[in-house]
Amino acid sequence: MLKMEKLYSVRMRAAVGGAHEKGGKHISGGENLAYETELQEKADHLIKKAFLHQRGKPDFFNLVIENVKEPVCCSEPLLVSTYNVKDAKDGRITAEYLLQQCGLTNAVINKAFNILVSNFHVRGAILVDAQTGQRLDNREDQGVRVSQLDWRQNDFKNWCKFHELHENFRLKEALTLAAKVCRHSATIAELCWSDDPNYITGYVASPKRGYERITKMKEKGDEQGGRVLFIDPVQDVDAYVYYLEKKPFMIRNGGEEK
Ligand code: WAQ
Ligand code: MG
Ligand code: MG
Ligand code: MG
Repeated sequence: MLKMEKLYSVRMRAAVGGAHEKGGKHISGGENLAYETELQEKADHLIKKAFLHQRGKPDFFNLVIENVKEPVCCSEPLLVSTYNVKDAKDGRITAEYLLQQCGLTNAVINKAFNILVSNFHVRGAILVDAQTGQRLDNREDQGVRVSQLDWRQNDFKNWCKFHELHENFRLKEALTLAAKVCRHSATIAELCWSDDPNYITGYVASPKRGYERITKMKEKGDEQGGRVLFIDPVQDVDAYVYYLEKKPFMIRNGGEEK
């Protein structure tokens, strides 16, 4: 019999030098969905993620657990392709090319890159108008954290096996986030690379082309990373932000058992 278990959103943010709002440096954030019986395990995962982070040891850690109030929406994983580039410069040129393929102009792409590189401290995503290249969210250093999202570990494992990819938690998190972002009709594209100093792979994702990994987006040791979401300015930005932060989302993949 199917049990209607309660689902919870689990969110974490960690900083050093005090809390984020007190000027601390962002170390790590994390968000997932858990049934009551999984709360301990999912909270443990986020504690480990924060306290074993490459960006440093936090002295501020905040965990929020909230009951999920809305129905969960689902979608399939995005199609994944990989571009092997020779260095970070080549990687960023590749990203520009892929963003052009999503219909964005060079002017908009350049503006967005400039916004991103002058806002690496932002701990969420920066929303950019796909038509003008202007920043659209008014969240300053906070940005917009895409939350209430998950991919069941076992489903991810099966998906990795099927696609002959290593089970890498960063890939899981990024693919889940990109799938949620790309499910919304206002999304034109997403550009991302990590702020973890030793993780240099980044991506461009779009509803049109899927998830396109780029093997080098920065040099090893560089702590600067971020996310830009290019959005259709005709749509309601507040409703879009609400979707990203508050609507529960789960990746659903099936039929990939090997
Ligand atoms: N919502 C919005 N923005 C976020 C979120 C979130 N939940 N999580 C991270 N960010 C922003 C924030 O500004 C971070 O500084 C930046 O993105 C990078 O986050 O192998 O690991 O979690 O295919 O460090 C991509 C490639 C890895 C994975 C990306 O990003 C692969 C990564 P990180
Ligand atoms: Mg992350
Ligand atoms: Mg990070
Ligand atoms: Mg950042």
